[in-house]
Amino acid sequence: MEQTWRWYGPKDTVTLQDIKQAGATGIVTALHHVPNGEVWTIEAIQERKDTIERAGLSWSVVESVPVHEQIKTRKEGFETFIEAYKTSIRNLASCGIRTICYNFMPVLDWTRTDLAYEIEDGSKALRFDVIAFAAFELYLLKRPGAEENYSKNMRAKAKIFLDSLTQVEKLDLINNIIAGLPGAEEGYSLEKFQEVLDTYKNIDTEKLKHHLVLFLKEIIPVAEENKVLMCIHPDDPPYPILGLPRVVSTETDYAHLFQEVPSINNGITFCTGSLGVIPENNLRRMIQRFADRTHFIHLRSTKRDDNGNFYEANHLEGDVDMYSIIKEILFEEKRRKTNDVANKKIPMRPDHGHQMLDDLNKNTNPGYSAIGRLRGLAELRGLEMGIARNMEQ
Ligand code: DNO
Repeated sequence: MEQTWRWYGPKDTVTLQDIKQAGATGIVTALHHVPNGEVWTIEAIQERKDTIERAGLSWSVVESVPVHEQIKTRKEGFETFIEAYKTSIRNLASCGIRTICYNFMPVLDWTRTDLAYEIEDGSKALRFDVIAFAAFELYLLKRPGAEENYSKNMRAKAKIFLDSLTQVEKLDLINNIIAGLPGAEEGYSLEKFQEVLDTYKNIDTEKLKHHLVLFLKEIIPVAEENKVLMCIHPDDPPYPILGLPRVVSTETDYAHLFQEVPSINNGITFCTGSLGVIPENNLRRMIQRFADRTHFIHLRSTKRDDNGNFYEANHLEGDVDMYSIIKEILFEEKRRKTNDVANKKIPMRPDHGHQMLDDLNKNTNPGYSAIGRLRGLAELRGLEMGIARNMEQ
């Protein structure tokens, strides 16, 4: 695997020099300053690329070129946004950047309720709590129709939880959910948020799925022409929230996308942490089945419970069987080598990390601490080497 690291650009408190010391060689980044929907110009891309290369690293993957809400809802102006998207793909390719991650989650990118969940060793992790989320949508957002999504028992639990919060904790909960976690290109106020949710009133799962396929039919030919690998990131969490449809959460969802748009350029960001939250997702089978379309990998583990809550565990703990995942990836890399297929090394990044040691006293992007990810990368790298050496025998 190519060892990469997500960097949020010049303002990231984790510097390119830090990343080099962590041992990664590739950078995963985006032009976060470009407003969602605008074209990424060749000049802006080249400038960022030069900065990365001056530090002795390479820009391996774009994460993400965001998909504008108008494209997902196919509302006014969506054609223009699709054209802009195609231009950004072409511009990235002309600068030699050919792996692009994106997602098709309605309204919110990834979502957590708690950004400082303390685990036994004193480090802090990100967590999604179903009751906290219910309290948010039932009693803080007051989303019309939200009651229907919860049993009486759940509603009562959510109320008790809400009443246990101080004013500051309530604001934190709201912000954690709607202000935009790092990498999410949109953040909302409470009023604006309901307005945006309303744009999905007549969009159910089938319709959103169709919109995604229509989008792919437009952009994948451009990706093909420019030798660009598009990698769709799964929904996080991979189940419906806020009454919104979800279309990239399961093996069946992915299979449908590839049946509709079979090009190999229509690929996956295989995110073990997101996919691992659904017990029915058999990650090993999924990676076997979609290995040739796995163009980018996020390695992270989650620990779930029976109620749908989960927190981000240490990389080699939790519910994800990292050993079998890495083994499958190495099989795929071997296949690519034997058949002389392009992209022999698949870029992976240690996804998220705990806030630990000195990170605890620093202001870090939630999930993107230096030391927590450094630990993750070190562990994953060791595991990879162990498996690879064993496969040689
Ligand atoms: C969180 C990430 C997401 C992901 C995007 C992909 O850490 O996994 O922000 O990058 O959803 O487009």
